Amino acid sequence: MSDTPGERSAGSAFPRGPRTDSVRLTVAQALVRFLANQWSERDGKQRRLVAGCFGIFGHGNVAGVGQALLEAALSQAALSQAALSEAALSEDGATGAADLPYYLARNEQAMVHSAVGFARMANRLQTLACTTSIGPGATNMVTGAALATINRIPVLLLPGDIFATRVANPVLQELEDPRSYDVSVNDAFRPVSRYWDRINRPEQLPAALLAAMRVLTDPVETGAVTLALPQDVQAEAYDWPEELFGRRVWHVPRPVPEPAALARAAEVLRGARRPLLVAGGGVIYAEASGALRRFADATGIPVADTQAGKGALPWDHPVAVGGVGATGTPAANALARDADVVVGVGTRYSDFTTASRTAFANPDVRFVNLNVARFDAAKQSATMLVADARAGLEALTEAMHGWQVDQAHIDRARRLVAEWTPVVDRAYHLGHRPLPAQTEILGTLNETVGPRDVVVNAAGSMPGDLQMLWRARDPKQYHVEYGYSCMGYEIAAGLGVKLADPGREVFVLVGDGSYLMMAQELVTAVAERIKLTVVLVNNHGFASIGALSESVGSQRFGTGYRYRNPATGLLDGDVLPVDLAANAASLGADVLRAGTVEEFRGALEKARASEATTVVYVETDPLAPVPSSESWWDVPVSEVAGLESTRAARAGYQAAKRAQRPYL
Ligand SMILES: Cc1ncc(C[n+]2csc(CCOP(=O)(O)OP(=O)(O)O)c2C)c(N)n1
Ligand SMILES: [Mg+2]
Repeated sequence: MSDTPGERSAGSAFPRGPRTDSVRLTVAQALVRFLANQWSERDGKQRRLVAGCFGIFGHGNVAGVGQALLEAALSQAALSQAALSEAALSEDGATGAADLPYYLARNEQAMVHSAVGFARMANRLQTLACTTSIGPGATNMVTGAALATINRIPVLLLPGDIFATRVANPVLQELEDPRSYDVSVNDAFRPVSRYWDRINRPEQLPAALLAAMRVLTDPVETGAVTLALPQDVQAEAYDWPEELFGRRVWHVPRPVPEPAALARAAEVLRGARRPLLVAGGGVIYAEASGALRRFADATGIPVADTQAGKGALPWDHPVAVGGVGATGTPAANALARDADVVVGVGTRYSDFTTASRTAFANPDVRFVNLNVARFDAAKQSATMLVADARAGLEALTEAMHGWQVDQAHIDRARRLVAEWTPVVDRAYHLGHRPLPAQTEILGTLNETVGPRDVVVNAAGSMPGDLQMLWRARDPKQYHVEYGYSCMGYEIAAGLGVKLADPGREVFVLVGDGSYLMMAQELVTAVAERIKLTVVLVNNHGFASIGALSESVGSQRFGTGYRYRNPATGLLDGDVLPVDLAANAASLGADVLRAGTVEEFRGALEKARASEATTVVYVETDPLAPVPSSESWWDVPVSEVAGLESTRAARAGYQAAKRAQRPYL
């Protein structure tokens, strides 16, 4: 079925009748041309599915994919010149040429983060491809692949691979497994990819490409898609049927709930006295905020959110109760503790959300899970409602027509939130000396950003503080990667976020630990003139793991960036003579140093007004107080230990563990 004349929908594409036209291209040229003609569609709007390609070249891709991208770039440049002179650009700016804009990254892992940032910002309706050489360039992407798959975010990975012909082997960087010449380092992508293939023959490419697009656009299956491309095959020519390169539209479905399942879910909900709804990332990817608001307004059910779901409702909506779980708010966690029915929408119930299965403590609690994936809907032994979040919420609103939760429950939720709000205000304005507290930095940023601005973060102590304290005003404002919580995601992902929505200001929050792992994409931001504001929070090491270490009796061992101290033999000496602000400046960013909260506020305003990528550098006190979530996280403590600190922590751990409901 075609949407418009001359285009085809996915599923009806590859050769049916005898070939009429064919075109001779290399495998890499065919790949690039194909990708440039793939579109996604949801709610009637079409977008380029693969909007560009990040890459780092080496011998494994420079002659194949690299050559193909160059040809595409040159023909695009020529065509846009012509099109511009004729004012003939189509509405979406596409010229119909096989364009696939190329971006040069500085690290392969980082470019997958950029692709994830982009795809998440685009609500999974668009993504980027990533091309690498063979060997280390390829395996650098494995962490990014895992991050994408765990967060259910589509990315297309194109690692180079060893010669399919094997004539020249062992090629530079080949693994050489004595058990089989068929194994390469790219097999490491298999468990972290939702679709994995190796194109050993040109004839294999069309089916693999169609499978790849199917998985990228399937909200249930999506994640990293890896097509390993042997370097000789990339350069090999083949006669491709023209129709492989036709414009193809992949319809992203919104599955509706089965009537019987809807009736079961509504029946459970109608019996609820103290329900709580948990909004996960699925609400945001499905653009279901409006449907969620209508459901919540109609029923009065309080709405808590997860890291991926924050912003599903604005923080000050009357039924919003904030983050739930290990780093949630005491308000949401009090409601979670007593809830008799938990409605999970688009959530995968990570251990942070369930507080390692202690959050939902009512012995009779039941779950109703609305999720597009049966896999997630079935969790917690729930009554399953398998559907798109928006379609499901709309159906549920109708099925619950006329029902409202007890007024006493609504009043209790409001009271809990009213108690919590001033605690956040205090944390935002602590007046901590001499160094500011991190909560003041986050609060100042929160009070400075506009409703459409985006904050990006992933690892360290900030995700927890943000989950608890951030007041989100827009579904796309809060971009915290907490599925993989990967240090180094921040700056690279910020690039992708900004590419996906250049009209928004992007504020990247990064700790000194994360910065030292992966700061180099600042150079990419500078080169591409992609403006980011990076808030670099230096507390000389791992505030997060330091605090965790102390809580498990490990005395902050090995978590500070300090000189080794000859007196103790430990890394607890003086702070190091490392100047991360100077480092950022050396990478081409503008740098503003802030010593106080007031200076920080001023620097943020300056950065916002600037067109250049700016790093705002601030030092904070890692030991400043943070409000309690009144929750728990399961990190096992040594059962036997010589250290008294560990033994004490173990006793506390055992006590807390008793509250856990291990299986359901
Ligand atoms: C790639 C990676 N390695 C290790 C970890 C474990 N880890 C989580 S937070 C953290 C420290 C982060 O330090 P920093 O960025 O300075 O943030 P802070 O904790 O000081 O806020 C570590 C090592 C991780 N999440 N990701
Ligand atoms: Mg730190």
